[in-house]
Amino acid sequence: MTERGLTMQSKRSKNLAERGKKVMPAGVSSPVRAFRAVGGDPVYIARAEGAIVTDVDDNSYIDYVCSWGPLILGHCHPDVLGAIQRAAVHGTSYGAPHEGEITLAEAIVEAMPWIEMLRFVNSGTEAAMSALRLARAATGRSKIVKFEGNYHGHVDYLLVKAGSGVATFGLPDSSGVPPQTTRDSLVAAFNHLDAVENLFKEYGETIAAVIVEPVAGNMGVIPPAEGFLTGLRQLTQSYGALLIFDEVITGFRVSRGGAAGLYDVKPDLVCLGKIIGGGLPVGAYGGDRRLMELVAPLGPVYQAGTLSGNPLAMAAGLATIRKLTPELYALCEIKGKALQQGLCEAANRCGIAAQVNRVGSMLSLFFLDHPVIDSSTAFSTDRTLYGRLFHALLRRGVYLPPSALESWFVSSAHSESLIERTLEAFTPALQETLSN
Ligand code: KE4
Repeated sequence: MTERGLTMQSKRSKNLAERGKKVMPAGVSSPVRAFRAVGGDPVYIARAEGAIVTDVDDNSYIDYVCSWGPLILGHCHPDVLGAIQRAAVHGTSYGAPHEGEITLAEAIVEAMPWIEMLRFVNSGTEAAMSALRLARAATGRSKIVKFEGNYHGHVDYLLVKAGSGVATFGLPDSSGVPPQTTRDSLVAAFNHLDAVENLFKEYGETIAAVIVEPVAGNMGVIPPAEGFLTGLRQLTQSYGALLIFDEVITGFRVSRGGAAGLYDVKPDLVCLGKIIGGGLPVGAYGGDRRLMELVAPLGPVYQAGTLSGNPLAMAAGLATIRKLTPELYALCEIKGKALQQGLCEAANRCGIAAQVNRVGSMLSLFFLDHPVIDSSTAFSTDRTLYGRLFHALLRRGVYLPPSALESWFVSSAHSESLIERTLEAFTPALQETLSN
């Protein structure tokens, strides 16, 4: 990464933004990328390698977005690139079964034995949608429980008090979702077990499933409170509902066994994505064999996908998870902790109250003087301040998620010196932000 002054060139990005806006909503393929939550126009990325992304004006940045989670090994890891290249010369999609999807499924089942069987899909949204359809079929019930600030993709009936881009835009419900679509979607406060108990007391026998991000990542990072996940497990069991862990972010991120492995709470169904595709489009849902055998063509629950299990995503995912050793997680823990401590110390030095929540290599910074434990605390963070800090750091070569309500990601490619350079940039960036 070349040293640069604070003035960064952005001419080409601005031209691309103008071009893009003519043919794509806000010139982006996903809302959060448009910088609406932090202001200004996005920088358009030209290339990436390791922990560095470089925009079309040749500005390089230490990247803490990491494609929103998939790139736990960083960009263009040689093993992942090599696996994609070796697969690509034999074809990009067969629309037929092949060995690569079996091998990846076996690797996932080995790492998460509470998943006895799984089905690949092409996104986290599809994984969540399919898992809930299966839960409704298996229980014969319609209602589902989700948590305010949790985001499970853009399924109509889950866009109620969602997190990520929906929370960022303050859209408690997306337009275009007819009211009747969400009448079976119940919402509780994350980490508030009593709220879930009350829903079960009122609707218990009609609830098909509880779906939860076991570590919240879409309202910023919020770890589960002591006993929260165990409580959900006990409640769902006692009322005959299924427990679904949406591990699209946390799967293979917080441990090789995801959050279920880390906290030793076993769900009935798991949604996966991101890391298992190594940066290519992927999702998966799986769990108890009895449940998965209800999925077509074995059973009556229909779900399908043209590119599901495609050879390239399978190869990239397998190459990625094969590198996820205890040593790699230990290193990511050390780097995540160093970043967390450095951010807290810098905020303290600058006299601004800040909380940094972290689980392993996923973390978030909140400008608040009290712990962030649920959506109401998370949503009260100073998003304007975050937006100004985002740009102050961008000018200093650090690329944070362009929203206060997202997770930062540290990869194995984030060297100690890059963490140090991030922290060296953070204090002056925060001082500049506070002085404006
Ligand atoms: P996709 O459909 O975007 O592949 O996955 C949806 C999804 C499901 N579950 C969880 C826990 C997720 O975090 C996501 C998607 N994550 C967001 C970032 N918070 C993707 C970024 C974006 O929307 O552009």
